[in-house]
Amino acid sequence: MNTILITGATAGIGLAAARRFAQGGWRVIATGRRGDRLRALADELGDACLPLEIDIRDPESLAQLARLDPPWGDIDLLLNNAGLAPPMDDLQQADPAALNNAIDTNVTGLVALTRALLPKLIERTGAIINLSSVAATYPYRGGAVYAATKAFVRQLSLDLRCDLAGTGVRVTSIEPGMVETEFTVVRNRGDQAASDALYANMNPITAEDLAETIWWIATLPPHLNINAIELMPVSQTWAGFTVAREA
Ligand code: 8X3
Repeated sequence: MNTILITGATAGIGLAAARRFAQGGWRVIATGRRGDRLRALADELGDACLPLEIDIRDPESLAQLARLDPPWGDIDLLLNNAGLAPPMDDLQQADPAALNNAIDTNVTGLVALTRALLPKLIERTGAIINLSSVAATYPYRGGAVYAATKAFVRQLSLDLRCDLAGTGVRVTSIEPGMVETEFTVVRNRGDQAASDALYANMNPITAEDLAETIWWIATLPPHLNINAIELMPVSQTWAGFTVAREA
């Protein structure tokens, strides 16, 4: 039996992945900051789920994860899903605390957790799947710090493959476009109506779509590594260039 550790398993892609992997017969270590949601997930998934209320920015939490005893400690797949976007303000107006929160979670926490679990993943010939974004590649207004964190995640994933050469450990960067989850509610300072308006009449990617993609990557033959995979809803494409004209 395989074991996956999922960060941010309380909602969205992390929650859908927890359900998909449990359904596929895996043990699921579901981590997140909201204990009530983790308990509800554990009730739903039963013995297949170990809920752990942790903040990946806290070193003691990471040490606790690295010390887990078998069978839960036998982690085969780390799904670095936890992440958030600050509100879409231009950098010159953005709240520094919101920016730091995104950097701490998307970059610093992800690196620290990955670093803490690598010995285990090497021992198990495991895999790492990191949630990046199309924002890593395509700029858009108000996304600078978020996009930079996701470019970091993409590059970290590619470079990590070099450090892991010969270990058999696989690393993938998943780079989705518009996925309808709580992500956008958070990005819009809790405004559900703003999130609904963004996804209205455009068939966004669902959390379940991505969970299925993650499952596919995780269950490929062990000699195959998906380095990076970019997905968009068919209805999302790129904007044209912006030109600032003189009055
Ligand atoms: C966010 C991608 O396209 O919703 O990661 O801005 S998009």
